[in-house]
Amino acid sequence: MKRALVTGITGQDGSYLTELLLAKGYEVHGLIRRASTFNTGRIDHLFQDPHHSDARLHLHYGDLSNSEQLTNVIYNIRPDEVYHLGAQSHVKVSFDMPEYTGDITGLGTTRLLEAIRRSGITTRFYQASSSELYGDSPAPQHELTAFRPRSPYGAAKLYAYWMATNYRQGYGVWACNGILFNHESPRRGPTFVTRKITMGVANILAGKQQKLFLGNLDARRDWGYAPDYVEAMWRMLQQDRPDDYVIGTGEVHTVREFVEAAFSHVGLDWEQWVAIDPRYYRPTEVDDLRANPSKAKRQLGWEPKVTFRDLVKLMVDHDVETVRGGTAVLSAVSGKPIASLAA
Ligand code: NAP
Ligand code: G4F
Repeated sequence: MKRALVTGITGQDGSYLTELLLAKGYEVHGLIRRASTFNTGRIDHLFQDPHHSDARLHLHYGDLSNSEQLTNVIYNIRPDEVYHLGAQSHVKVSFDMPEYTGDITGLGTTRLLEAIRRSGITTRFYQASSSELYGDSPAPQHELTAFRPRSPYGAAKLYAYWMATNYRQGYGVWACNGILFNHESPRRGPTFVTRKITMGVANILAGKQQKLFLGNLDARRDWGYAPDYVEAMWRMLQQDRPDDYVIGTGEVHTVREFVEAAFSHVGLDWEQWVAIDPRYYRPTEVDDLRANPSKAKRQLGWEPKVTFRDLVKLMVDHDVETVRGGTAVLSAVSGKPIASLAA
């Protein structure tokens, strides 16, 4: 039985990846942060009572800021594969918290790589790199396109990208960079634009929200479906040798087009409901991201299965259903839908 360690297991990708790995027969170990409220909502359906001897999902407290814990976890678990997904992953928040983002999203990777190196174990390492690395490099972007990050998040991910590369070249660590373009799902965090929009549509339809405030509608993104993308992560670590891969659909849409598609799916005219709030603008924006995923198709046999239209529909349908069931995510402080809060 293969053993995997997943950092960021409580996030969108971590939850889908864990489902995939358990289905493939892996024993999965996840790093979770201690929080004063439960933060395991995305993996609760996968929980297995650790008292049962056949349990294959195990959770360990740890934080990417703490190398001691990371070293212990690596040394004790001795995983065959490490999927490093944990990060402060919000680009807008990285402008508010640049130092913290550098620490967790950048140095966190170094701490984990160093724990692997010092433990002397043989493992395969996946680094969650990002299309944010490309910044204002012209689209379409591929593995050899210049990196020109435009945010503290992008700069931190660039450092992490090169640390994974450096440990591969310098110490022979079997490390891959997956350069993933935006991928979404009903499990996407509510302050990322797609989920903010689909939750807004659902709340507006139910009469629970009067306006949806957004920032730059002109930004262009290559949006895919998260479960397709975690399959690509796994495939990368099954290759004969470590390499870097761009993962995306190759199709681009503006934020405005996502908004139009989401509102029109439930028969609403978006222009009546959406207002611009400059607080959601970023000091520097990444205008145009579109993947050229031909290497992944050629070498990994990977292709996205869910189209842009289907992605919008499945996210809107999920949120409409959730609100109908009376479980809209409301802020405990303001009582307002979380989608209308900052970021
Ligand atoms: P996400 O939903 O924001 O999940 C981030 C995960 O990191 C959560 O499990 C979070 O734990 C954990 N985390 C944050 N700070 C931590 C810390 N100090 N110590 C330990 N764990 C910490 O992100 P995602 O969308 O699944 O993305 C997964 C990875 O891929 C991230 O590295 C992201 O930057 C990268 N990426 C994402 C995309 C995308 O479009 N989704 C594209 C390219 C790259 P809590 O649940 O406790 O907050
Ligand atoms: O959904 P977003 O916040 O995602 P962004 O910045 O592209 O970052 C995501 O994808 C990256 C891959 O390229 C990941 F590495 C990263 O971890 C994260 O998952 O914003 C998308 C676009 C931006 O151009 C933003 O300016 O939507 C624009 N936008 C317009 N109004 C908004 C809003 N973004 C947010 N979050 N909130 C708004 O109200």
